[in-house]
Amino acid sequence: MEWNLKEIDTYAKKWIREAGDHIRASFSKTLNVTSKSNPNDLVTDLDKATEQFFIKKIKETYPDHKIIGEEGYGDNVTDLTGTVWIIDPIDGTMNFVHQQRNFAISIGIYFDGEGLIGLIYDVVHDELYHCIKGNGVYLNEKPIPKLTEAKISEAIIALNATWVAPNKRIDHQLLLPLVKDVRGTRSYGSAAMEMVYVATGRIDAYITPRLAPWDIAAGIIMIKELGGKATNLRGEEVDILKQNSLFAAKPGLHGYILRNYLKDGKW
Ligand code: 2AM
Ligand code: CA
Ligand code: CA
Ligand code: CA
Repeated sequence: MEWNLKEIDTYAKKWIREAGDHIRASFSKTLNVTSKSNPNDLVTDLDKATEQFFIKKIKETYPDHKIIGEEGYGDNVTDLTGTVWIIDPIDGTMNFVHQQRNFAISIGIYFDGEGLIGLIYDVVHDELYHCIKGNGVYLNEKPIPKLTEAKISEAIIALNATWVAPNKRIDHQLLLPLVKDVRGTRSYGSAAMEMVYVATGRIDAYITPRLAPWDIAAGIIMIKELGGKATNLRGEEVDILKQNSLFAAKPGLHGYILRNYLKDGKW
């Protein structure tokens, strides 16, 4: 199949900016907030409307493309053949509701399983991070430099405090040595933003035991494009169709942390 990457990319950029305009315009209106799996798992009408907006545009323009969306309006996708859009309409919904900042729209586009286009839009700052594989990563059309190596003692890592307190998923003691040895930890509450911060070198690594395909589909493409590494916590390639753990980091540092801090964990 011949894919017109440039054309798909141009549409994706146009639609993501349109969706962002709509979200910014919503700040003056009252949000309808409900919860999903638990009282802290929030969703708003805007998460749903934004996902539906993308689906309408994609289906009108590319009826044979498949769509995976967090809010469930996409297709029931079981494999990655053909063109698959993986969409998180608002990543960081809790931030969106409480702060009206620190959230993003994330879109990864996969072609026969290979991630070739990634877009992450920081709506509030009007900053569009964008990548076509092999062509570099851009912030509003300005190229982002390749990642350089970093030392653990000077590293800032993104890690949610959830994972160093007793929790249902991992032994909370496992990450404590790493937390002690790095320069600092941060938690931004949006996986897509945290991945962009790794891609741009603002932080050195991001670790989380629990993410869904739409949280990481775009960010993984950008981090790899700039020479960083993004795997699961065991150091294996992530299966983009499944729930994953994620460990993204600068080159060098990724291997160092895996060998010295993660290799014995039961992730
Ligand atoms: P969301 O806002 O799109 O739901 C918060 O730490 C980050 O984790 C956000 O990127 C959030 O995405 C994501 N997240 C929240 N609940 C999750 C869950 N149950 N599984 C995977 N990711 C989740
Ligand atoms: Ca959610
Ligand atoms: Ca998300
Ligand atoms: Ca979301």
